[in-house]
Amino acid sequence: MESRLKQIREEAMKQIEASDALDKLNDIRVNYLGKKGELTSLLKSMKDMAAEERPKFGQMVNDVKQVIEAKLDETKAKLSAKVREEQLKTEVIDVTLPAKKNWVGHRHPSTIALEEVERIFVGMGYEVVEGPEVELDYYNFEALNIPANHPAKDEQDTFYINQDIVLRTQTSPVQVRTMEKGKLPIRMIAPGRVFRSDEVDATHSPSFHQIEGLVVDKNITFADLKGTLAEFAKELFGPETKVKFRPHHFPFTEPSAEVDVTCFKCGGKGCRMCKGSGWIEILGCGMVHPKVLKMSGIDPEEYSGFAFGVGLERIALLKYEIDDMRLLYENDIRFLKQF
Ligand code: 2NM
Repeated sequence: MESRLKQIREEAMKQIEASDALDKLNDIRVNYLGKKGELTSLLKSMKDMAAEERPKFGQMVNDVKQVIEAKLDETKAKLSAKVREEQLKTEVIDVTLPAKKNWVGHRHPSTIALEEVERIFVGMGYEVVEGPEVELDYYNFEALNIPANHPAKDEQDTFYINQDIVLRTQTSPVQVRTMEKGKLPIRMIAPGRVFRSDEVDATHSPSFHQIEGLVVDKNITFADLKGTLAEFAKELFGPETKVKFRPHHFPFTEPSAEVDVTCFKCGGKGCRMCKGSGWIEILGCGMVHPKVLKMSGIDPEEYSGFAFGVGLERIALLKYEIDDMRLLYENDIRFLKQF
């Protein structure tokens, strides 16, 4: 037994000294010290020994175990240091290289403006409703009291698919479709893409976006329209903002108005932003024409309503002080990065 122990010890030492890798070292540890290892089986075989010999032999086994363990630990430390040294030699890190930047995208300025407008009206209890971009002539013109001979119907302004189908020139057809459904009262905004046969320049594009609003209920008056848009302007441009209603004409509203807000840049004194006037035009509005209500099956004797329309790009251009609408469509990353 004793000579076997000595043999194990010498074998283990030789193997440890010869091992040149950490995983080999671990195999040796398992072979000698593991549950099924040689030393463990020697300890187990002690039950066949005379009782008085056991303590002494047990002590000897433990001594050998400790010697092997110490040698294993020492060799492991040496090998680890060698591996690390090798790594430092081969893995060259150039600390002067620029860091890898994590580019995070964000919403387009038009989308930011859209969500801002939606947030304001949803906060006042409005529903956001969408509808088709390819629309029947009836919903785009006739139902809005735009007669066949109206200049807006001219082919110069409207993209015609055929005689009865157009690319919508406004989002009011969505309002008409909603009124036709007959569920009253209505408090809605209709945001979306619209099309007009315009040449591209700093303020025009053949495809842009509108947000139109509609409220229909009993006893809706022009005062409700004024209060609503005054509140909207304050939310969008700041609490000091004032609104001005200038008489205007739309076929679908009577009376109609264009709305100016006090310039948020100079507060109304006059600057480059407002071209010296102190006012900036932002939207059109009016009381829904009785004929429009009637055509959609709403009794104008019982119900009244107001409507308004704003250009989304115009809001984005104003809010972010962008002087050319084309920048919103070109998607040049150097431009978009700034918002
Ligand atoms: C505007 C200006 C004034 C408008 C009218 C309607 C409807 F469907 F109720 F008749 N929707 N939107 C409207 C009224 C739109 O945009 C400048």
